[in-house]
Amino acid sequence: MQVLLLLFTILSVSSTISGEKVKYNGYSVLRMQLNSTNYLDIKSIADHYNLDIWAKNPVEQWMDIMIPPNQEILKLIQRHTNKVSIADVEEHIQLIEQNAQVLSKKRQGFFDYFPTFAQILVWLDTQNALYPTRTLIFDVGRTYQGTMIKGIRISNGNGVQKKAIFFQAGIHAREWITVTTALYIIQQLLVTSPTVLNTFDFYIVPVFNVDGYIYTHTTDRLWRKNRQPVSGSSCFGTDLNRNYEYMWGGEGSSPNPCSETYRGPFSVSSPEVTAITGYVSSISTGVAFFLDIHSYAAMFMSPWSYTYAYPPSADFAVQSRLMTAAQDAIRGVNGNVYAIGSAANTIYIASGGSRDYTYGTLGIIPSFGVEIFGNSFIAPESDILRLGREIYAGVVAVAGGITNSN
Ligand code: 0X9
Ligand code: ZN
Repeated sequence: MQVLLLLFTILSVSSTISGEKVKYNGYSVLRMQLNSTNYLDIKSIADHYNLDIWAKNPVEQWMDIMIPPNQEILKLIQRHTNKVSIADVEEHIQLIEQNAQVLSKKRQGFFDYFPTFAQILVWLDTQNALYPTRTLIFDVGRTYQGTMIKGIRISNGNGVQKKAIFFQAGIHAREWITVTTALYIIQQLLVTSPTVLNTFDFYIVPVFNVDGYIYTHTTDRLWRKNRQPVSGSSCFGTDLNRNYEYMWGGEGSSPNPCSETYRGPFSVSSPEVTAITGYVSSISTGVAFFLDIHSYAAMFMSPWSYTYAYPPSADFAVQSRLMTAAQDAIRGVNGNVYAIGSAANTIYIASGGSRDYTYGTLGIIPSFGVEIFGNSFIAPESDILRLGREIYAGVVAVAGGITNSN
């Protein structure tokens, strides 16, 4: 078995060395049906074979796991009720890419396709040129590979600096729909100038994990972590959403550098988390609302992530009211119903995540994470606008809810 797993690793690594894309032929995604007794067994199979858990929804009682072409794993996992969500991951990636190529001839606007990092930088500069008094492009800091992480500050342009609302997307490289959603939010704030801009300035970092995002375009569509090497291991990358300082190293984060949830050798070991925590914590007006944008599974979640325990009831009451506002507004757009609640109780335990830091260390009560609706990390281009619209409605509702309570 170890030999087989080693072979998979070598195959993936060798294809990256030769400059080709990593292929997922024969990999499938199974939607496991969860019940009160089978979760631990499924989880132990996933942990033992270091399987990539794509998403989990305890409310709807399912968990999506990517299964490599390995009879031993398949046999073990098939003992549990499941349905095939993606029969062949490579075909799934190819199909969406082919559709994208066909559609590319008919593309009319920026939100018709998933842009590269270079295209995003050009687009941000264009917004800055179009709205010079209302936007400011800011530097968050450099990634492991030395690229600058960029953000844009959007205001109503009256020259008065306001309390900040801070959104980050693309912490997980493969979650492309989060990046387009952040870009859509930027565009809508500029075009529609909602009244919340009289109270807040928005700071939006559309691609936080830049190195990983570039790598998903060039080499491996399913890459999640950053691209930092790990001393003593042939595996790369730290899961940035396990690398934050608050309760770093706890349950739901892995010490194994080859795991998708590798937490890094020590807390805030990645240049990316160092940069963003430095930036967020130094915003002089303070942050009124923090959101980390993920995909997929349709959830809007508050702290805590590291424990099933809930925040103090006064805080959780505020968080719950705002999550309900988000849920209602999101449902109003496409009818999608997002599950709400504390992250550990809504998705799973995960330590060293972004919103536990912004709430636990920085004291920002409206600290949330959203998992955008969907069935795969490889969302079709036709989802970009639909899902962008629902998340935009959700965040404006939350911001409005904060204004009203002041
Ligand atoms: O595992 C994660 O980091 C998130 N799910 S994802 O499928 N997008 O990877 C959920 C994280 C919940 N907790 C924190 N944000 N801390
Ligand atoms: Zn994610």
